[in-house]
Order: sequence, then C-alpha cells, then structure tokens
Amino acid sequence: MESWSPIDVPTVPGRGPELRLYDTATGEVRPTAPGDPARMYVCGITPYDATHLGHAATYLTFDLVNRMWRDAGHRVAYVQNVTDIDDPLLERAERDGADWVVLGMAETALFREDMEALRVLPPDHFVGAVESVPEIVEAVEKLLVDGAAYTLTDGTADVYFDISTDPHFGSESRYDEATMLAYFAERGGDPDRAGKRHRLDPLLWRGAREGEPSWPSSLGAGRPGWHIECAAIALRYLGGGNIDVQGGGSDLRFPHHEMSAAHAEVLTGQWPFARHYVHAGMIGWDGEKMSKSRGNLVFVSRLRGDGVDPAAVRIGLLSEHYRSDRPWSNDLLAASQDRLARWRAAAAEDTAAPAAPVIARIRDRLSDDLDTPAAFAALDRWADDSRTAAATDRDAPALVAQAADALLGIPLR
Ligand code: 5CA
Ligand code: ZN
Repeated sequence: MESWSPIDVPTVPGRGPELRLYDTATGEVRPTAPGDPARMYVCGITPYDATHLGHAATYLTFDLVNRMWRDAGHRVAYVQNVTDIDDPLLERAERDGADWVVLGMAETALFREDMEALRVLPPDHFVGAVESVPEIVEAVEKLLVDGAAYTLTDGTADVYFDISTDPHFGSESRYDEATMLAYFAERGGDPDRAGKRHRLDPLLWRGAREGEPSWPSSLGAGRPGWHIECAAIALRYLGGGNIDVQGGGSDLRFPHHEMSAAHAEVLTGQWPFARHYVHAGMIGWDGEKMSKSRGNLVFVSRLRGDGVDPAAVRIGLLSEHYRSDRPWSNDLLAASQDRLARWRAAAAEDTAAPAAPVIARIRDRLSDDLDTPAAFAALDRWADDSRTAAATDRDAPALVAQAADALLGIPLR
C-alpha cells in the first residue's frame, strides 16, 4: 500500500557516531554496526481504531533509529506492515456494523496523516497483510514441505508451526515456559487448542469459516496467522534474514517477535533473524497501559484537532527513556509545550550560545541507546545559555534548529 509523504531531513555538519541499542535477546546495549543498507522492520498497526499516543511513541522511537543511522552516513531500508486482516479488526467491524475493509482503510489513512504530522520518516515499504497473502501462502507451503508445519485433522484445515523445529526458539524473549504460556494465552495464542503438537505452537493459516473473509490458496481457502505475516513481509521486502533491527512495543516481545523470528529462521536457515530486537516501553494513561481493548486512549488526531503542536507531543512522548513504561498526562503536555517554546525562542534570536557543543552532546546521547532525556536537557541548557552573555554565536540559531529537526524530528524554526 502507499506509504506517507517524504519528510525533509536537513544535513547536520560533520558525521554522527555509530548507534548503540539495547537488544532484548542479549540483554545488552550493543553497537548496531548495520549493513548497507541498514535494514529495519517495525511492526505496524492493526487499523481498527485511531492511532493513540502509545503507537505514536513506538514509531517515534524507531524514527530516531532511522535518523541516527542516516546521520552516521548509512542508507536505510525501512519496512513496516499493516495488520489489515485479523480478529480484532473483524470484531470491531462486527460490533459497529461496519465493513472491515472500509474500517481498515480509514484508520490506516488517519495513521498516515498522524505520522506525517509527527514528522516520522516514512517506511520505504508500507505493506498490508491482505496484499501479502501470496508471500504468506508461499512461506507456509515451504514450512509444510520442510516438516516445520502441520495441518490439523479436525476438519478446519488450520495450519500450525511446530516450534520444536527452531533450535533457537526462546532466544529472543528469554522467558521460561510458564511465562511464555501465560503471554501466549493473553496475546492471541491458543495454548489449549486440541490437536496441536506443542501448546505454544502458533497458527500459520486459519482455514475458512462461515462469515469470515478468506482467500483461496493452495493451502485451501483461509486467512493468514499474525506472526507469519511479519516474517513473510520482512523477508520479502528486506531481502532475507539477519536484518539489523526488528522493532515494536514491549508487548510484542512474546509471542509475536519470538514466533516471527522462529518462522523466518526456519524459512531462511539464518540465525538470528534480527541482530537487535528492540522494544519500546508502554505509554500509560490514568495508571494503566493505553490500549484499544481497555479503551483508555488519547488519540494523536484528537490532539491535532485541538491545535496541539505535534512537536510538543513528540517531546512529551520522548522526555523519558523509550524503554521505560511511562505515563502521558496533561501536565506532561503542558511542560512539553513550554519546553518547545523556550527552544524556539532561542532559535528565533539573531545570536545564541554556540552550536557545536550542544549538537555534539545531542549526537553523543542519542547514540547511546537513544537517551532522549539527556538530549533534551542539552537543548534546555542551550536555550538557557542563549539568554546570557554567552549568546554571541550568529550561526547557532540556524544550526541548532537544523540539528533538532534532523536528529530529533523537532523543527524549531
Ligand atoms: N499489528 C500488530 C503488530 S504486527 C500490532 O501490535 N498492532 S497494534 O496496533 O496493536 O500496535 C501497533 C504498535 O504499537 C506495536 O508495535 C505495539 O507494540 C505498539 N503499542 C501498542 N500499545 C502501546 C502502548 N500503550 N505504548 C507503546 N506502544 C504501544
Ligand atoms: Zn508484527
């Protein structure tokens, strides 16, 4: 499907440092040392509702990865999916008496607008599950031929993945089996389904059911399972495994990223599927994780409609470290608007405090696992210093504005 419009990225003098990121699979902050191009897959939305601040925070995180790689001189290949067919979408359409296709298209269109407003660089390939059915079927066929998948014989023709065929199964999330089973049950899995070889085996292909959409295929009519969708799209559009970053929110650590990685590893024989598994923390509201199922949502589009500057939303969502679970609040928004105004006031002057130290500091802090709190603190100090006798540099207002835009996606002029 169509991605969103390109976003202008100013060039910053000099070259940025190599990005180091925390990897869930090793539990360490390690250099990313990407290939050429740097290859990143980030799990996209299930478009049954508008983009909320939790989604936004996750995509902003990976936007910083993209920006830091570019600043270090890398070309970046970025792929993101849209889960435009899955149970939650069908359930919402049913609840509202809507057509699931129309619902998915409308929410995806709104997501594009929100991402553009937040100055998130668009993925090179923005790919729906529906348009990927042929690749997904091909992947499931291969797993069946390789003996890594099996079809249930209960008349449903549902196809499952046999997790025991991946020798590295579990190495992404590093959870024990009891934890895996609990998350599997909670996040779309079916540990108690009769006829499976292992309770954790995930669905690859759901045979057609009365009243549900399905696509004809060599597997029989049906629709894709969730994890194979991301494995097939990533392998197709990033040209194979050993990608640099597989990203998403921390709720995808298990089962989704473990299962996608297992599918991709068995399909390609390459381990690991991703050199870094990167997970953003959960944004909360009123003391709970913001989630569509809980209904405690603050929508990006609502804030935009209220006239809130998306740059302030960006600051608010990144003012604590991306890996921490963190709350959104009206106070946080107000403080972020105030911060933005102070930075912009300094960038609007004829002279300001010198640019080089603050730009070096932003680059240094972001390259260390995206330490946005410290990068923002550097801008706070620069804006404060710019109101003192240190504000003598004529080039600084423009240079710092360029750097804030290029590295943080926050335009100051
Ligand atoms: N379509 C799948 C991924 S293939 C999916 O999880 N869709 S989603 O719409 O539920 O979430 C989209 C992205 O936002 C995922 O990366 C998810 O981890 C992230 N996300 C969801 N809720 C939050 C939250 N409260 N805070 C931060 N990130 C969140
Ligand atoms: Zn995914």
